[in-house]
Order: sequence, then C-alpha cells, then structure tokens
Amino acid sequence: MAKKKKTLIPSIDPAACEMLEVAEACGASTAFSRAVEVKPCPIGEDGKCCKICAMGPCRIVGKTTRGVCGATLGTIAARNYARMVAGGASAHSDHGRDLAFTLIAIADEEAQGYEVRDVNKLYEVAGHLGIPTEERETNDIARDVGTKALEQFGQQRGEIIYTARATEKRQQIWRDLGIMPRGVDREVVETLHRTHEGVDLEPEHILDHALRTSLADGWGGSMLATDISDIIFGTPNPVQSEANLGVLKDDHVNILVHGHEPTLSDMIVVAALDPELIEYAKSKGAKGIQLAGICCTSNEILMRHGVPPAGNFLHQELAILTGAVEAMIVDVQCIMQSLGELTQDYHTELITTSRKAKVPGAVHMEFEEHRALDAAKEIVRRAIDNYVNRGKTHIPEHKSGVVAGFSHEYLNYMLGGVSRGSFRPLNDAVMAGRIRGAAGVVGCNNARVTQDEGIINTIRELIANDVLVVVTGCAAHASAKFGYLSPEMMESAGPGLKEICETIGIPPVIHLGSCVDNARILTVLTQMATEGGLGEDIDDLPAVGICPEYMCEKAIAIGTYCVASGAYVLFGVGNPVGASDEVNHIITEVWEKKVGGKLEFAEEWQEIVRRSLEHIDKKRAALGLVEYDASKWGRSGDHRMPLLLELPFEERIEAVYGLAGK
Ligand code: SF4
Ligand code: MSK
Repeated sequence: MAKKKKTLIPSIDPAACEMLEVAEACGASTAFSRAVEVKPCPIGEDGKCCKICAMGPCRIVGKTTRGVCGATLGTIAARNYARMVAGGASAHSDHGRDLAFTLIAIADEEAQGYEVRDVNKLYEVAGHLGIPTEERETNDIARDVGTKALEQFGQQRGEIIYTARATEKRQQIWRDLGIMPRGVDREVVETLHRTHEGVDLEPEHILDHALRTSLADGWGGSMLATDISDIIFGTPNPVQSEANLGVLKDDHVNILVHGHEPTLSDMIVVAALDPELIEYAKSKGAKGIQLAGICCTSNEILMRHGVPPAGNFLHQELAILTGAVEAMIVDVQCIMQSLGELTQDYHTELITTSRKAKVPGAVHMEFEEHRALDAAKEIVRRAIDNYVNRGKTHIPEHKSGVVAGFSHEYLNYMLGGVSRGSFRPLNDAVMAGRIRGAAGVVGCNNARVTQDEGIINTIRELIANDVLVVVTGCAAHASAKFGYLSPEMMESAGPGLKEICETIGIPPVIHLGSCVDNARILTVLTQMATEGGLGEDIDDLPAVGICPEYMCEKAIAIGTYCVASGAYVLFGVGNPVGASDEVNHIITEVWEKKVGGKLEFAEEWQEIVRRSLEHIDKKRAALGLVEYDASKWGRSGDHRMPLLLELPFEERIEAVYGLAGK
C-alpha cells in the first residue's frame, strides 16, 4: 500500500469542525485526535502480517518471504481478506437472523407493539421463499416466512433460495465456479476453517471461497434482513427530514439511537411520540422530545419515519460533546468504545440494549421483544429524567433538508406507475445517454481520511457527469448533511440527468437505506439488467460500486458480493491486501474473468471518479449505446428549478416529488 497522505483537514463538515474545536478546548479525545496519535501499523495495513497461530505473528517484510509454517505473502493476504469478508457477512447476517426471530415472535403474538406493517411485501417474500399464501392468515404466512428465512442461515446443502433472484446467467456462473452459497452460517464457518493454520493455502482458492461467503451475505443474510425489515416496519417511501448535528434542540430532551438494528429504535419512535411522555418531558422543563440517529439505525428510522440523522460514524462522539444529548441508545456495530468514557464527562447516559453487546461505562437495558414498547418507554422516560442534569451546551447550527427512503419498490412505482411498475424509463434514459450510467456510493467514514471528502466529491462529480447515484449507510448521511438528498441538488446534476430526475420525480442522489440495504442495490441492478436494452446481467451495465471511506469488515463483504454479482467496485482509503501483487491480480483480473466484476483500491477520490467514468463509458461502448454527449441535453424541464428554489423547503418537496410533508 502506498503511504497514506497525512490528513490535514479532519472533516469537510462544518458541524464536525466546530465540534472538534469544542473537543480541543475541553481536552476531549475523539477518533479524529486518536487517528493522529495512533499510527497505523505499517505491516498490518496492507496485509503483510499473519497471527493465526502461536508460531507467529509472522511479518513478511524485508528478506522474509515466508512465515514459520511456510505460508507466503499471497496466502497470508488472501486469508486476511477472506476473514474480513467472513466478519462482515456475519455481522449483516446475524442481524438478519434476529429479524427472522422477531417476525416469528410477531406471528406468535409475542412481540409487544409490532405487527406486519407491509402485508404486500410479506406476500412477495413468501413467493420468493415458496411459501403458500392463498386463504391463509397473515400471521401464519409470517411464521412460515420467518422459519424459512432462519433455515437459510443453517442450511447445509443446496442453494440459498434468494440466489434465484439473480439472473439465470449469474446463477450459472456461480454454479460453474462452485461458489453458489449453500447456507449463510456454513460459508462463514468454512471460511474460518479454510483460513485456520495449515488448511487452504492457495490464494485463489481461498478467495473463491471469500466470493462464496460474500454471496451468502448479499443474496442471503443482508437481503433477508432488508426484506424482513420491510415486512415488519414497512417498505420505505420518500420522507422528508433534516440532517446533521443542528437537528438537536437546546430546549428539547434529545435522544440519539445509534447502531444498526431497527427493532428497538422503531419502538423508541413510538415512545417519543407518546403524548404522556411528551407531557412528562414538559413537566421537566423541556419543550418536547427530539429523537435523532447516528449510523444505520438512523437510516432505518429516517427512511420509515423521517427521524433526522444527527450524523454518520464519525459524528457519534461529536454528538455527545454538544452536551445536549440526554441518552444515546446503542445496539450493535460501529459503536465506538470511547463513548463509554466520553459520556462519563457529560450528563449523557449511554444505554446498551443488545444481548450481544455491552460497552464499559454504559447502562445495560437489555431489549426483549415481548415487552418492546414498555422497554422503549422506560428508556425514553429515563432520558427525560436526565434532562435536569444537563449543563452547558454547544449545538452547531448546521443542518440540511433531506428526502430519503427510495426503496426498490418505490422506484418501480415512480418509473412505471402503480399498475405497471417498471424500470423501462430508466433503462431508456441510460440507452439514450441522458443518464450516462449508475453508481452506488456506499460505506463508512474513516478517521484516517478527511471525513466526507471522498464521498461528497465523488458524488458531486458523478451527478455533474450525468451519473445517477444511489447511496446507503454513512455515505447516505454524508449526502444528507451536504444537501445532496434535497431537491436543490437537481441544479448540480448534469443536463441529461436533471431532465430525467425532473420528469420522473426522483433526485439525482437516491437514498436507498442502511448497510444491509446494499442488497436493494443488487435488486435494482438485476432489474435494470433484465428490463432489456442494457445487456443480460449486472456485468453488462454501465454501473459502478464505490466505497470512498470504508472502515469496517462489513464494507469489504459488501464490496465482495457486488463484485461476485458482476459489478466493478472501487474502494478509497487504502488497500488491505496491497502488499501482495498475487492477491491484487486475483481480485482484479482473475475475478473479472471469473465473475465479470473486479475490486480495485484507489486512495484519491479524483482517481475513483476517473476510473468510474472510464468504466461506464467502456460498458456503454460494449453495449453499442450512443456515446455520452452532455451537450445534447438540458433544453427541457429544468427551467422549473429556479422558480422552485423560490419556494419554502416543504412546498418545494411537494412540487418536485409530489410528497405529502411528514
Ligand atoms: Fe506464521 Fe504460519 Fe502461524 Fe501465520 S500460520 S502466524 S504465517 S506460522
Ligand atoms: S454504519 S458499517 S460506518 S456505513 Fe452502517 Fe456507517 Fe460503515 Fe458503520
């Protein structure tokens, strides 16, 4: 890996910069300051270290070409990579498993306050899983869907059922390569077995199984998590909200939910709207209750309830530093351990809720579904009680308007109407060159690079070049904070993309959800491929997947299942297997030959944009589409925007997207 540049600016987000001054003034440690203090290990950072047995750790540096057992750099880097995929797949899939348990509990009427909110989605998922629906009670179908979903995790033979949602061609590729996933748990366990000392020692063979494990995530655990979430909490439709730390209110009880699971947070939304609890907050001197989110729990309740995101991964500590947060409720994944210590210096109560996750310094209030609403009310009440303990506050004023929650189903409806939902208009626009191509910009923040810089610059350049962008995870939050999910951003889109967005009523940057919802991108791409005119499969599409500021194993798992599904994927930050030419050859050229997709790392966002556009144009040419020419477009529709910009935000949303304000 090339030496990482010194990060001169910690963040391009003015709210973050303001809070970092507060942190400095009070001597608080944050991920930003620790990233300066803790130097990355130059051996581990690009895959040169193996510590999977007690003869090591072995560091393949200088004249050392093998570990004590004889393992080569390629084998070591491949094992490290495969284990990252297994870690990420486990996180997504265990989340999906819990949702299946929740669905069964709902069916058995053992989950207080929950119900099947989207019966149509239940029927659709039942169809995918081969569960009969005719003349059956909703709860009976739900129980069977939950049970069948659970079986997908422990299935030992055959094929994960959802892989049948990929194109026939794709399924055959996976079968021919022997990477069709059998069951989620099986593939993860096999990765850990193969990468144990002295098992699978051929880098390409190890990485084949990494592909298989990632597919068990993308077309298994993650896709099930997304579908079951839609069944229980509702399939997202566009909602409007605001984003960034400025959503916190000085005169309200502020409650933050952080992590990844929608289960408890959905109930916290209900509790925060409870008139009795609002009155209780008023009795303590607050004007009301302000609920907001961090990370993907935030995405879940943003896209279904319009609850504002206070920020992405690197905002979690900054939110505490405002002094205005009465409670931060966390579940799983992307929770910094530093929160436990930081909250000791503030009145904020850190509350852990998952039976899987405790944080030193936090109060643990384990969430049980059978009393979900009661538990949510207890937590909200506790936060209200804490309001009187609040000291000095500093809430940055920065926030931006947001429209979020464009599920695959909603896009179908927007594009084709209720009775004939279809991606035809989108495909036609790509074929004509109004839309040059599509990009998924996803993933995390990383304290080793300037927060949001890679994400925002990449998105800005792509939409200016008529590339339609979908966003998830913390990249979605970054887009939200910088106004890229608001109607104004049509002005920043290229002329062809702007025409299409105005005509269809979609923004140039579409919020598609949380990390597990990257499975929605697989569905969208598959539908584009099967709609006609853009080839037969995902690897034919003029499309790219980009993760500019990745941080965790989940991002690697997502990138890998996108590659295995045929996509060209580019990551920023740095290459975790950069030390091995052999492994880099495999994940690029060998994978491209095998599955049509490839994974590349490029530290600079400019290079990511350049390679993305080059790839999109190459795919357009391979499809025989007209060459992209921006000068042909822009003479229809866009005259509306200056007029619309005169309107207040809510009326603008209504005019552009036809939404009822929430
Ligand atoms: Fe070293 Fe081999 Fe053990 Fe890895 S498995 S730590 S390379 S001896
Ligand atoms: S929260 S996985 S930092 S996107 Fe899903 Fe953000 Fe990455 Fe966590």
